[in-house]
Amino acid sequence: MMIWCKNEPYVDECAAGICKGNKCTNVPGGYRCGCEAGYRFHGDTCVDVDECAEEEAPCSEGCVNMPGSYYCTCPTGFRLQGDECVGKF
Ligand SMILES: [Ca+2]
Repeated sequence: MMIWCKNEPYVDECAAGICKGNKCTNVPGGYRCGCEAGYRFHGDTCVDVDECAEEEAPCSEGCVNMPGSYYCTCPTGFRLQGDECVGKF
């Protein structure tokens, strides 16, 4: 269990840029580096997650990776409903 001591000098490691431009959360007695949604750490840098290359591909048909995101595509004659391709009705 961590106890936050009020007399301890308050150090904001985030302000010092300790996360090297990545998302930084100042917590009592320390800090936490993180990445924005759609990004994950690769070494000490946040890099885009290639959702299309993940084991569980998010799209039923075509998938296009985007920085911090992705989108699904459908063959001609189909339209996208969520991440699924559905036929014309
Ligand atoms: Ca992506």
